[in-house]
Amino acid sequence: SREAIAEGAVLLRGFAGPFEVELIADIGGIVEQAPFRHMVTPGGHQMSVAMTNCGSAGWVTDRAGYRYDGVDPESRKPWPSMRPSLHALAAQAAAEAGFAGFSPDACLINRYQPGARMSLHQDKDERDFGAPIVSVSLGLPAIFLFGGLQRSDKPRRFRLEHGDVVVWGGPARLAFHGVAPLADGDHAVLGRQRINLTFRKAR
Ligand code: MD3
Ligand code: FE
Repeated sequence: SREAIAEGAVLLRGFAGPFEVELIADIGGIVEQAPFRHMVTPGGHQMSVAMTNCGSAGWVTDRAGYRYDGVDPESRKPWPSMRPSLHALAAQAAAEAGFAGFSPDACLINRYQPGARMSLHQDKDERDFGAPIVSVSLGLPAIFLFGGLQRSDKPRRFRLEHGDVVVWGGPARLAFHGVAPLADGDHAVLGRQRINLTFRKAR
């Protein structure tokens, strides 16, 4: 199903279902080469969400700031490549939402364990805000907070479940957003965690 949740934001419930087995295998291979880690913000706070990346650019944060880097700062090796199956999922979802030709070079993989959260923020580290961001939710459900262009705009809440894909483009691209603390649970496939992939055109 295709549901417009705001101008430029399209929720494709269950879109990743047919890709599930391959997605989970791909994530397993990435995490072997580039394990999940809790990065530190420029303000010195360790994030409750654990992260890794695949693709030619990976999102990183440390005391020096937020940025994209071609190498994993832990191993000093390039991030694992973005498998064609992952690229295809993101491109197909974007096309479904009206963004034909989307070709992501970065995939940030976020792991939420019970209690992990992401406070309201904007995604502004990418070069071209004309490209959308495609997000894929797997595992435990989460309450996603979708605000406006000002931090003070009251966020709307959406429950994102295993297999849901959202395409964030147009005026939604720079909206404030976050994730409420993950409620505990036991997902049939992924257990006590939620994994979210965000595909971006970083460079
Ligand atoms: C709306 N991740 O990694 S994905 C992030 O569930 C991030 O892990 C959340 O926010 C997560 O930066 C949310 C959905 C999402 C991603 C990017 C957006 C929503 C967005 C950019 C603009 C507006
Ligand atoms: Fe974000």
